[in-house]
Amino acid sequence: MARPVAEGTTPWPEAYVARYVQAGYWEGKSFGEHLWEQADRTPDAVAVVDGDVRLTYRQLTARADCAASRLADRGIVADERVVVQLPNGWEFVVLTLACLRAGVIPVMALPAHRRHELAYLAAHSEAVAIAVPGVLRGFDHEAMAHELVGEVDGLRHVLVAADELRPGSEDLRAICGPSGDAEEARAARTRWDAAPPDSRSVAVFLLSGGTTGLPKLIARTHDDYAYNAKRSGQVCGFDSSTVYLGTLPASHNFPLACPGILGTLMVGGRVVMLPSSEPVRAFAWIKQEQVTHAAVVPAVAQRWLDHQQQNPSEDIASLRVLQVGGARLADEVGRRIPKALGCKLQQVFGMAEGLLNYTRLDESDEVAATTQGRPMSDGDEVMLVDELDQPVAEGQPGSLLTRGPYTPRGYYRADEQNAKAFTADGWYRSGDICRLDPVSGNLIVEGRDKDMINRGGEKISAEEVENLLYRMPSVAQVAAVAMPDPRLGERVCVYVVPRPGHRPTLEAIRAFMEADGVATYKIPERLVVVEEIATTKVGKIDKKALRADIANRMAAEGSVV
Ligand code: OOB
Repeated sequence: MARPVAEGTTPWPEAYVARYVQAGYWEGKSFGEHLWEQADRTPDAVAVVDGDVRLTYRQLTARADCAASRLADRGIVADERVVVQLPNGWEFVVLTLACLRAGVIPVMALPAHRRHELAYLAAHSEAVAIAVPGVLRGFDHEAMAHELVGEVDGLRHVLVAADELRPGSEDLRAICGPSGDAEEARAARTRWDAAPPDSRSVAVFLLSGGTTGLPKLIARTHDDYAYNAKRSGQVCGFDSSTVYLGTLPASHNFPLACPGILGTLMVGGRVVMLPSSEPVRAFAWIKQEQVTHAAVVPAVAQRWLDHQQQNPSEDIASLRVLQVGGARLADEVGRRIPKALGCKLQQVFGMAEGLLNYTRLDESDEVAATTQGRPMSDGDEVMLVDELDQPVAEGQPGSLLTRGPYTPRGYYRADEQNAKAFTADGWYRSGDICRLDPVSGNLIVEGRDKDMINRGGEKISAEEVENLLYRMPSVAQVAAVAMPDPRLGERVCVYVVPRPGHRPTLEAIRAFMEADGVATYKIPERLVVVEEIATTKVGKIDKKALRADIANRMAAEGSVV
């Protein structure tokens, strides 16, 4: 039976809808309409580069139109969900555009996800298909996808981007590939021109950064997500001369639409898809394609800086702006970027839940290095509050709450979590502790009050790690906390109280989680065995004390920053 439009989501109140429409934030068009209109303006410009593959706007939209029809032939039509777990390549772009065009909803999984995460995502989103590479970095995604089909009700299509396929897999490269038949392409174009999705319906499902036991799905509508990409493009100066290097995993909000891949395609620029951010390759592509904009997390920025220092003759002069976001950039690293890489630094403090803060390109290098920017839209509302949700005095640190035209009012089908993560009047509790810099008017991220570990931009829910480890027979009590790391910022450390007679080891913990099919980045990298875990006055685990404890231990060992 058909679901109602945007079922499972929390609608914006009517007064806000009217305001967002009135202000022109919501244009009443599907994401596909925005993209196809642009493509028709510059049909012969190159839109996507992936190795030897170069697609013009005409070719890209023709492929996406045909792909949408080929998905429809399989029964994958508007409002059906497809879990997308693909490396950065042309297939990702064509499939995503096909979905946006036809109203099929991609569920943006991360390449690092494994059976544990994907089974949940597929089940919770009621996905009918999953798109994966074959074997990637030694891991057999195709085999995993077939296991999932056996496990998850309703999941029935395994779409694989690989040269050779197992029986039962469907050829994603053929689905997204060119049409030899001009009539097929014409028919597909006509079909989808005539049937754009409702602009208030869900365009994509993004994943939340991880604060609860299970990841949450964030339903982004066509209106809100198109505005997200378009307004980002304006703030970041994207235009048809932009060459964007897509090097972070493309399913993440930052490279996808901030302004990212979609923001570039919306203005007729060129996207260079690269499956890794390793500096030798990234720099080679920057030079070859004359890349103007790139987006990285702080850990990658540091590697690029180191590489440039060791290879000062590398030519990356075309790079105009390096966007850095996803985790706190150290001021010192930020100060080095403009000189060392010969480009402007732009900090991006964003979240898949919506709100995007950018430092502006006309701000000084010092402001760009030491603040995390300010909201991109006049429609964004931001409030810094104390424990009682009262606004803090100006310049004081407070917990950031936000509402706005591209910040949904709730997670998908998650009433219990929504009651905690959103206030009664619809503010999203970001869990970030920020302060307003009185000089620039920008936000500075000082910490957070959510139980999350940010490993080089990859978000790990402490609760999720703890829940997994409680299933180990040797574990009586466990607490996961962030330990400092000079490169990644943070890594996962677990404190464990063993059951009597047991002696858990890090190796055993790692093996247990791997066997469970958990994404590698969540697996603890340090274990501290203790007799008891400190609690606060109200009997909760004292994470602050544990974070201080691990930092002290590491300092004593001489192993830290
Ligand atoms: C981005 O999105 P998510 O959903 O993976 O993570 C959001 C969280 C924020 O709440 C904050 O805790 C942290 O990541 N964060 C930063 C930051 N950018 C994100 N913390 C300090 N400084 C920054 N610049 O990470 C994301 C989404 C869109 C654009 C950029 C990043």
